[in-house]
Amino acid sequence: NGYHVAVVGATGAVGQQMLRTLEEKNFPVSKLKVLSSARSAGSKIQFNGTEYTVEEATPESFEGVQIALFSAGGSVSKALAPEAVKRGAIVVDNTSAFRMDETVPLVVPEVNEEDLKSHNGIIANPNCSTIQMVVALEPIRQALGLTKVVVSTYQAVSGAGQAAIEELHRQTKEIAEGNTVEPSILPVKSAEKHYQIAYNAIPQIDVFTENGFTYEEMKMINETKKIMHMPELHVSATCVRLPVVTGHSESVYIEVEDTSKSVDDIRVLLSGAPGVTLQDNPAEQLYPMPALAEGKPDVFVGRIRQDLDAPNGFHLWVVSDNLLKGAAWNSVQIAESLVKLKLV
Ligand code: 11C
Repeated sequence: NGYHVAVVGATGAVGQQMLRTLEEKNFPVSKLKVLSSARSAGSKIQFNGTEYTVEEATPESFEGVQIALFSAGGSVSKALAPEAVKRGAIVVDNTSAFRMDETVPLVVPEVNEEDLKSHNGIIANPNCSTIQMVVALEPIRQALGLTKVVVSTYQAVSGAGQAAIEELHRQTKEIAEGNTVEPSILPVKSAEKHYQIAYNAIPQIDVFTENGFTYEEMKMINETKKIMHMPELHVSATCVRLPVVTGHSESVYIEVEDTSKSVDDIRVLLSGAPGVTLQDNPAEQLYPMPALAEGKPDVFVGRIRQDLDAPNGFHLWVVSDNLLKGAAWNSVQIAESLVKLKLV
């Protein structure tokens, strides 16, 4: 007993974490298919002590598959997710291909698990920087109401994939040895110009949209409103890439409806919240950091302060492993919720 599961993009930074997470969470896998582009087909992957050969993903790959976790880029999802659904699979898609499609639920189980019930075969996993923010904000929204969110991110290179991780390591070593570097991946591979990420901060993640915000920033804005069912929520974002391998950090300013609450009230709300670990004690220099969050499934919150001018304004520092809660763990959690809700 268990489910026939396919992982698409199995050799990528997120795909590998999906396989590790399925193992660690003991997800009931009765049969596994590890799929990728033709380029990575043939490589070997270990899962639960068995060696699997990565196969090229084609429409026929999904015959008999019940749950397909996709993380091989938007174009692969657009081409193959409908083919998987046609063959009876439920797709959990970690790309941006279907996120804003009105017929596709965009789900973070701690926030809107119920939305899974309206699925039509495809469920979208939100962008990593959105996921960790909404997990931290939902308990506050439920208790105090939420009117405004202004976020600045400090994002790790693993969000841009394996090649970006390698670029950071290579540049760090080369520059330390006094050599010059030729950046070719960041801020975004398709861009005209590339910049050094080692010893730097790049205020561009993904390409720019017409309004001056980047796609990453617009994802945070639009996805937050959709997940929270709050089209009227004021959200703005500035997304920055740092020379950190794994773990996105976010400085989040919020305004709530209730004007009578204190930092301690926010701490109480977050200390028992699902998926959240509170790390907030300035006297002990306790606050979240990506190096400590790496490898852990939770969203860590600290540095909670009341705004000095707005009685309904609060500042938070939110950190999580972008490959886990931001991607693989949220996808596996969605699969667990589908099982729990008898939707698969
Ligand atoms: C990054 N947030 O850190 C991006 C990666 O839409 O799933 C995730 C892109 C996405 O570069």
